[in-house]
Amino acid sequence: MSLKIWINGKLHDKEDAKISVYDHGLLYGDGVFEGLRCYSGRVFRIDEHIERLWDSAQAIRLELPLTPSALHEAIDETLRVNEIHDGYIRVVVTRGAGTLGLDPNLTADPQVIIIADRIALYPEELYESGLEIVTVSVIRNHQAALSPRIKSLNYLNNILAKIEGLKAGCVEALMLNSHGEVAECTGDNIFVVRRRVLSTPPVEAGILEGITRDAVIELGREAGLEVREVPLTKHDVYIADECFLTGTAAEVIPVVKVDSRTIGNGQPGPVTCDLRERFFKLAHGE
Ligand code: PXG
Repeated sequence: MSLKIWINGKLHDKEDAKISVYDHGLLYGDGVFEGLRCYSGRVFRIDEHIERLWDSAQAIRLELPLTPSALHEAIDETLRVNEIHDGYIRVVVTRGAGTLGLDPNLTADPQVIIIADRIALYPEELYESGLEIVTVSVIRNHQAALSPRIKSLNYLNNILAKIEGLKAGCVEALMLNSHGEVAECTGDNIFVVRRRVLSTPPVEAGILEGITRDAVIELGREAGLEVREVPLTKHDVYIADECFLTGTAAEVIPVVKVDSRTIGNGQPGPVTCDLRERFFKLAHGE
């Protein structure tokens, strides 16, 4: 059976799910999106994802053509018809088809697209041995120009960083902000642990306010750690006992090498492993 894709209230076979080449989502990256995950039939923090989608849309002055509860139901319906219990959900909202000019007032019909698919998990050994990442020369978008808090369809900033990371042999790349502070990775937030203090850059550093990040901050406090949202430099990463990344796709993934420097003892640390386990339980509703 072909996957069914939801577009503006109708389900289409994957092969027939199409939008206009005049859509400004394609022509200009004019739109917003969310990436969600479903565990044993339950979407993790769906309300938070829907709220972030609305915030992103508001930031780019795009009015969604449905209510948050209608989107919630549409996500459930898309999962149900595709019989996906554990998987990945991509919600995409485009500005809609318009002219070849930039003017968003000349577009009509924003397209709301929901794709539910099986999740391509990172290989298990990456979680056991830990990732190596590299700081790249591509600076995270300046928040006064285009806020990284907007999950927009224009991901070129992150893609350029990803290309540089991949060239250096790393699947994730660390991006700094225009002050030279640590911001985030291309699709993940970053945390460091030193002497049982868990630190992560604040939203003001110019990052996406990750939903996994928020969950891990809560779990860290529950675990009795001191949690700080503070500006970090590469120095803080290099001298950390432990480092890990968080994201919908990666969940909690240990980092053991940054810029060819070994972090801690070069093995995933106890705090990282504990938080990963706590996150697994939370996501699976245990
Ligand atoms: N920073 C950026 C720039 C992101 O795109 C995160 C942090 C983590 O946020 P969440 O809310 O997911 O904890 C993201 C999210 C993928 C993929 O397929 C990437 C993301 C989400 C889902 C899938 O690479 N990025």
